[in-house]
Amino acid sequence: PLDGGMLFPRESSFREVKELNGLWDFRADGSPNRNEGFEKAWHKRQLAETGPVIEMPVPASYNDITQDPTLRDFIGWVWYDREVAVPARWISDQGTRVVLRVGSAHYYSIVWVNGEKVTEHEGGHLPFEAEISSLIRREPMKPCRITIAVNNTLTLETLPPGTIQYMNDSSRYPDGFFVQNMDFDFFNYAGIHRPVLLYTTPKVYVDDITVETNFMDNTGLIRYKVSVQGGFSNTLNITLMDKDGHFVASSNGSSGVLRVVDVKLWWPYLMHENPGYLYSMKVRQHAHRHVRDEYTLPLGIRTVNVTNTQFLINNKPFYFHGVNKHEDADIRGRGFDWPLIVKDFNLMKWLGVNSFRTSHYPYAEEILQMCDRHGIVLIDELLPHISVFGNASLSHHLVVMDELVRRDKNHPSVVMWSVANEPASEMPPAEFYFKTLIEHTKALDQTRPVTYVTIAEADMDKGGPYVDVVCVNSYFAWYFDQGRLDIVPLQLSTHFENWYRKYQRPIIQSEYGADAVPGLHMDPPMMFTEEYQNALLQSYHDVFDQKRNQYFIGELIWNFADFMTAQGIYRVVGNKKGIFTRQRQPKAAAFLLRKRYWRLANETG
Ligand code: GCB
Repeated sequence: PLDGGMLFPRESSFREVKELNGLWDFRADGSPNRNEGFEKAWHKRQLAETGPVIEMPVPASYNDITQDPTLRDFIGWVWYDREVAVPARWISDQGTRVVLRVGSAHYYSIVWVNGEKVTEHEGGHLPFEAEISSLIRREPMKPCRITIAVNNTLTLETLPPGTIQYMNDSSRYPDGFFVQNMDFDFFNYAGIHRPVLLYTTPKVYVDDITVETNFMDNTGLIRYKVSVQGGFSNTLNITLMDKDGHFVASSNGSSGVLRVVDVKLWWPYLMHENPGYLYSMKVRQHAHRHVRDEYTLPLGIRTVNVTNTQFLINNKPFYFHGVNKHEDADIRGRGFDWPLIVKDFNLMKWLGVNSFRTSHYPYAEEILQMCDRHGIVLIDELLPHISVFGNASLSHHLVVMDELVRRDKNHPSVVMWSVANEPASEMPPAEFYFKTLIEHTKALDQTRPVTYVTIAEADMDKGGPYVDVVCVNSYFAWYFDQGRLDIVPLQLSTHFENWYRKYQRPIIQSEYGADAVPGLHMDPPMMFTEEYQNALLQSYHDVFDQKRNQYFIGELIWNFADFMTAQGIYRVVGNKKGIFTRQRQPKAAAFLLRKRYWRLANETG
């Protein structure tokens, strides 16, 4: 169990937020053992005093910012450093808690404030934080210096795993030459990827909130739990407001139920004329008749259920017509970027997308909040490609799952957890591994179905019995039977039938697609042309339409946009299975899908 909550930092009359985005001093530790920074204690002095630094934007991956191929492909520790002026009132007011929060940094991070280590964190896509109040009060007149060292090395123990391979043949490789091998198909972007913040709370503060929602007839029910940290709280006061700020319900105490008369349910985009309806729950912590802390959580009231053949949202069958994404773009790599995020939402709405999967890692919370507001349904995914099923991996995987559920549990848009993508689930140890992981996830959250995404055949997959929804990826007429579009109907139907016969669970096609280099044309279609991508999608769609009224409940194209990968002979400057280019311009397939998704919205919505 993790200690403490991970509420998204929000301003209120009792809380302030200060963004530390912008330019930081930056240095990659290029010493042979990548250890100079620690040996010379770079965190004890300003980085700029220890040697040459460059300016690095935060948030952003560092890889594509310079013209230096060594930095693009760098493996090891990089160091970020900057000074912050802390408002005097934060320092003088002993009743203020100051917290440093990193939205995410890939992969392993250590954080120092004024030379003292305040926290470390493993895992590239989830937030971490440390209270730094006493540290900044120690030297109140000095600006506060924040140093973050980030290491992107992947090993057999990291999630996702990777290996470092040393090339010892001195006739072919220089001394100390090594490569990083990875099983997953996206560039191992690194650096500080999401906003870094300082935020304050009162000393006694609302630390965590959990809501579970339900409804009966016209009455919505919100079961809530609030935890307060930092001291004794005499009173907690909960007020629920509707979208227009009107009072709806209230309650007192750290747990209880709010009843909402004439409830407005949270509905997916295109399923209702008013999708993404959010209430706000204001939590106030009182002491001696004074409000001492206030935090407002947006929430949506909805239910999720799975039958043998259907996925139900608010008891109505939901059909996923959507995409798989990546946090990926030119220059910023995996770095958080509002213009890109808003553009992607506009493109998704244009396409008629009602859902997406956060392939293959947790996305920024701001993206989840947008999904909440717009009614875009999410499959919240944790990890790509694991093939090591030892105890070390499993116990770390359980912790990361704890972190994911802690962060994302209150989002109405999240309707299902995916604990992994394409693990080596045909290996015997996978059975115990996934049984444990899925049971653990269900114990953390009883309100959402759990799955993982598989590429294995039904009769080979060891984790199949434990998932609520079968999510299958397949690349017929692409990786196998290359160029033979005529085999898709037969192979795809057989694949579905095998899975359904074995487990009687609803099925989602969680990936399918073909690379298309934009502007390449050929008719009759050939691989890598826009025509081939279209023809392949069309042949999948024909099968989807046959199974749609049986047990087939969704289709997520691979991929929304082209994205960067490691270099290799299968990738022409990245993966080209996007229906948009990496610059978000449509290929022919975008128009095909747009037509289909709007039609599906009418037929299934
Ligand atoms: C997959 C993976 C995805 C790849 C995709 C591909 O099965 O889940 O990460 O990018 O195939 O294009 O090969």
